[in-house]
Amino acid sequence: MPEQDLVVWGETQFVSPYVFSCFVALREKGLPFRLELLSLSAGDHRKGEYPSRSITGRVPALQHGDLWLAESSAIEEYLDEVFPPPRYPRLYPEDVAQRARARQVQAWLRSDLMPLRQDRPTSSVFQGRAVSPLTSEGRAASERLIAAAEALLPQGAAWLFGTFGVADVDLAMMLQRLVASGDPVPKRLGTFAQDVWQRPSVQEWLARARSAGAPPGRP
Ligand SMILES: N[C@@H](CCC(=O)N[C@@H](CS)C(=O)NCC(=O)O)C(=O)O
Repeated sequence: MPEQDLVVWGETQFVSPYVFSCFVALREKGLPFRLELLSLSAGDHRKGEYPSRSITGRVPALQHGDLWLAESSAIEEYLDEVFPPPRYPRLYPEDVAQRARARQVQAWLRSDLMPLRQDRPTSSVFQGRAVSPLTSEGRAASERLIAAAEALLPQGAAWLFGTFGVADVDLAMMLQRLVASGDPVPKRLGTFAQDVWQRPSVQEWLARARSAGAPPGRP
């Protein structure tokens, strides 16, 4: 199916870490796509055909011809299979064990560390919103994040699995919740998070997020 048919459904505030992940994945793949924005505060995602098409009623969703697909990591796995190397850069490692590990990282980051997400919402990362000191729960979650990142990122490596991929984007996003607010992180993890942040795909998202200027939220 042609790449020109790709549509991504996102949200108007540009604070969703899941839309962010898909946006960066598509840009890194070099795939053209149209971004359709729903206002979650106005309940756009509960109106019209969106709930039945997306099935989850959440963003992001990908439209590719007749296919509608929600869940950010499912979207990314689909894109990597439909638009494979060598024509398109990989989002996931080639090696099966490393690919499984990348999926583990994504699944974990999407299902854990809630106190850190509450203390450091994505608006503090994408739009520089001020935050309070970490709560004790947030600090405990940040220690677990740092321990996991230390274990996952090989010493001296730029990326988690040899070449850049979506697991790097998602881990950097979580680490930026600390880095962007000046909370302490080990130097090499801070460097990793900042290196991901310098990528043109991420910079483009940040520019859009800043101009969207969302009020504080906690996705
Ligand atoms: N596991 C989903 C999470 C998607 C999600 O929670 N999206 C939020 C925005 S960050 C949403 O659509 N919230 C609206 C709602 O649940 O009503 C993914 O990875 O795509």
